[in-house]
Amino acid sequence: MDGGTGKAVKLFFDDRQTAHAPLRELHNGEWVPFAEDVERPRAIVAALADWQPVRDFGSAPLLAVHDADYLAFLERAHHDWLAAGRSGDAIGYTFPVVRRRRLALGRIDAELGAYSYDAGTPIAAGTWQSAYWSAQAALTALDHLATSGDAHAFALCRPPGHHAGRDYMGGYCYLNNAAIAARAAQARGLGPVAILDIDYHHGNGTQDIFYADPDVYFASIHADPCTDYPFYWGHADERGEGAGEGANLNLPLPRGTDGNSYRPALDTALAAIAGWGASFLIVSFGADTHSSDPISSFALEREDYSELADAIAALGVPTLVLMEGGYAVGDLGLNVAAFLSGF
Ligand code: Q9C
Ligand code: ZN
Repeated sequence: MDGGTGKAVKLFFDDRQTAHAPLRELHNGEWVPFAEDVERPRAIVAALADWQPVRDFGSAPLLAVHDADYLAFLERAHHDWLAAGRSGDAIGYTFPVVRRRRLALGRIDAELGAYSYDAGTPIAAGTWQSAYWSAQAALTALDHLATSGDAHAFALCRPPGHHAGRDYMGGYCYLNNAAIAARAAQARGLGPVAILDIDYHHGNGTQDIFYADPDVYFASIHADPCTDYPFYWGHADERGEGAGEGANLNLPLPRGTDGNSYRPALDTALAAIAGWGASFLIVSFGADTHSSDPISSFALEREDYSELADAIAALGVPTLVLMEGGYAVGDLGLNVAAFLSGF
């Protein structure tokens, strides 16, 4: 606890997170400029002062979540793409749906399909470097919480992480920063860990990683997947499985949801997290719930973000805030600043 001294939340970001710069993505049947643009982190960095350096915790914390073959693929995929005579960003076009066997295939196009579920997640020359340092930013912020006594910290994770699973990328995400931080928090004895996902989109990767795990509670508030990406996950009847049954909570909301209609869902999620007994919280924060977001359809306003953060902080458990989505670059910096000001 910071005892109400009002000191600012420490911020973590590394410039290598801007090496990832795909040119375009396939969206609603058209090639469009890549929405998860480097101007996003630049806008957030510009809106807030006093950024802390990121430390290198190596690949062991990544391997606690992701398969070794998947990590090796991410690291070499763009090289293999160029070696196959291609140019530009590596992107798949054939996916092993529906229920095909897991085959070890050498062709880069087959691998891109096998390790992803969408065509919106290209691999550029700098992708691995940025994804690696994005995860290290989360781990550095976690280390700060574990050692400083501060109650809150923020990692500007970019690329984001919550759509990435144990062995797949998707939705602009390659490494699941929240899951990596959750495992690291457990390893440091900070648990039981809960993850609250308040990005506009359902955090399908995080849900998948912990779906059968009774030791990490996952709650997500998001656009109804009947109408919005990622469609195949995020429905209210997905409650976990096996030993993890009951440790997954999906709260889908309709398009057009504003701050007033969002708030009851947040209160439901926070009550569930408190009831479950979390002693450490990770927030997957997306600012794509904002009214001006170009790819999303909620109607939250800037002042709503400080109120959401205020409600989250009232849980009274140490909280690591990680950046997920948010694509209205002109509003993004101030929206993130408004959210962090609520802690
Ligand atoms: N181009 C996050 O907010 N868009 N990801 C679907 C494919 C995917 C958003 C169309 C939106 C993913 C972290
Ligand atoms: Zn999102």
